Amino acid sequence: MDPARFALRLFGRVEAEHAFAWRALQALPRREVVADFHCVTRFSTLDNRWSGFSTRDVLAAVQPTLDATHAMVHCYGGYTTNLPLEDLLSEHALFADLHGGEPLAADHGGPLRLVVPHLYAWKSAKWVSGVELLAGDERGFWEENGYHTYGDPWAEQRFSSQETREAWQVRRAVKG
Ligand SMILES: Nc1nc2c(c(=O)[nH]1)N[C@H]1C(S)=C(S)[C@@H](COP(=O)(O)O)O[C@H]1N2
Ligand SMILES: [Mo]
Repeated sequence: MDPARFALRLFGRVEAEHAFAWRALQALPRREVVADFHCVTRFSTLDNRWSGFSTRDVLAAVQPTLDATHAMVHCYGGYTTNLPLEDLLSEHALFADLHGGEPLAADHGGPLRLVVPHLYAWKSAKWVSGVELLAGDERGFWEENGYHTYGDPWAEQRFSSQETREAWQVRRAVKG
């Protein structure tokens, strides 16, 4: 993708939309994160060294409306993935443009991908084009097609079929 045509658009439940051109993004402070990657279907790739821009610094360009609770990440090519705003804004979440010190290869999401180390890798959207803030959870591409809406690898939240069971476990815990 030609950086001259790149834009990262922040829209949805925000007071005023904002779009980062490539150069504006590069003006943000740079952050590094070393993080494992947990794919549902493949072995994890360990010790990835990512460099890019903190999701907090990027999202600071917009004021979410009071009802904003979740985000849908949009990608060039049409892929989408959803996550709670709190998770998108977690300390180690990054919009990465470098991997191992090199510009991120197109195969791996270049020029820019999201890296959310604490969730399954399908949440780490490649070729990111925008973040849409939402007033509630909505399902992205894999989440519509059988994957868990949240995707905690430590709880092995792989499939949407687990969500019903989890909801019942919560109900049982609440009722005692
Ligand atoms: N835009 C986009 N992002 C995506 C995907 C995709 O198909 N399209 N696949 C996801 C899945 S399932 C995984 S495991 C990781 C793979 O990242 P990698 O190709 O850098 O190993 O990207 C995630 N991000
Ligand atoms: Mo994956």
